[in-house]
Amino acid sequence: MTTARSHEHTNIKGEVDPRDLLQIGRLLSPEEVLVQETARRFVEDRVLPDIAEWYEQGVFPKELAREMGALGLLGMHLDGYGCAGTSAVAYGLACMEMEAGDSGFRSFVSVQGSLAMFPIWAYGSEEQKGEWLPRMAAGEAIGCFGLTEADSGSDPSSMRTNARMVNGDWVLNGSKMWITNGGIADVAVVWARTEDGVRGFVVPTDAPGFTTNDIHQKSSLRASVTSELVFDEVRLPADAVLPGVAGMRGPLSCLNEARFGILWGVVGAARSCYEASLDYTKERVQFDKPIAGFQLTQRKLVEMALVVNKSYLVALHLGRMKDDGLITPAQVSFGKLDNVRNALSVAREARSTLGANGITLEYPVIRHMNNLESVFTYEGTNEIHTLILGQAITGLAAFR
Ligand code: TGC
Ligand code: FAD
Repeated sequence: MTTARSHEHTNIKGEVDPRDLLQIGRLLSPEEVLVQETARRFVEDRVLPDIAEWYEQGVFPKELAREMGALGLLGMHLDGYGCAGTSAVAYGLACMEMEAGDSGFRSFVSVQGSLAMFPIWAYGSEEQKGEWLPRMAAGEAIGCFGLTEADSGSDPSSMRTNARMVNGDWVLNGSKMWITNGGIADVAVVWARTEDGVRGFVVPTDAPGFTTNDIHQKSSLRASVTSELVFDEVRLPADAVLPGVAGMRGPLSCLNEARFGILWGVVGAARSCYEASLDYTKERVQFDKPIAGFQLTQRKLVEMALVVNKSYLVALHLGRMKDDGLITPAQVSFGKLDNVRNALSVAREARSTLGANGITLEYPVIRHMNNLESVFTYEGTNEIHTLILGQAITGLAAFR
């Protein structure tokens, strides 16, 4: 009886789709599938044909911002002010497809939507929202997020950038380092020390005294602009401060949003590496047979497939939790920590299966592998997320 029932419930003749082994797509709504397909088409048509060249030249094609805006990809999980107002899962799926193209594109979408638009949307005045959000959603204005400094990375609360009131204006001094989109931004959300603790400022990048220096000679995230921001007596009106938040909770709450996009995005990068490896190893013949026919290669492919599918399930579960308003920062850390390190291991494994070809930009794998080294570090390093989770499960903080 038990045997008969289990047969009824098992599709014993069914074949698996190696590109969707667990059919996770079945768990998505038609609207979510539509968002995913839209982002995937954009990547196939507008990113993949040129990405190797952009990566090699070290440029981000900022003219594509308006196309991403027209597709509703910028600030897509926010409501109103020209934003698409999608679910968190839909936002995650878009991040996954963007990063299957290149982490630089997912970074662009993360920084614009989760780090620059989100604080204005959540903590800004009506004037700040009206002035910036519609243009940012359309990709007409580009944003960046300045938290990290040269001497304050994992511990941003040690920042030195400061703002003081002088004759009714704010005067901003200091610098920020490693800022994505910095050199191409129209507006920067800058976190600075004030008499009332850390506050966020909405700073137009053409303000006198504001300069940027792009960081060169990167071997990772080359199709993305990373810059230093320098503030030398930058004078801002009193209403440049974000009125809705004070203290480190402001910037750290934005990180929850961006880390959520990352834990989805890296599934896309891992999937791209796995698929490149699968295609290559089925074609590449050594010792008179395709290398995919060797047990050692199959083990690599299977490990990659397991990781891609498990990471996707973690992302989807966390996405549903977020849509239900239940997700906690520690759960976001779970996904950021584990999905990023797993994606990196997939990229390294995939790289080995491509042999010498694996070191060229003709295939996406080494590009993803190098990009993921940045993703491993930014938005909280592997160690910081380990400590956040350590604190969550023990009740004891071990950061200091
Ligand atoms: P701590 O004393 O624990 O907290 C200070 C205040 O903040 C609150 N808080 C949070 N609120 C919301 N979400 C979170 N995740 C929060 N974490 C903490 C906390 O409740 C407290 O509030 P209140 O009201 O009681 O004052 O803070 P700490 O200074 O000990 O720091 C904790 C730690 C180490 C976890 C934090 O500093 C951290 O996450 N460090 C990592 C830094 C980081 O991730 N930087 C990312 C910079 S942006 C970036 O990398 C962009 S990459 C972009 C791209 O291209 O995709
Ligand atoms: P550090 O904090 O100096 O860490 C160095 C090492 O020490 C790491 O392994 C770390 O885990 C370890 N470590 C530190 N503290 C502890 C501890 N308590 N216990 C154990 N180990 C510890 N920042 C922004 O604000 N905006 C951006 O847009 C942005 N974009 C970025 C883009 C790129 C390409 C990169 C690479 C970085 C970007 N960052 C951005 C900065 C990023 O968030 C920081 O690099 C990151 O937070 C780590 O800081 P750090 O590089 O100073 O490393």
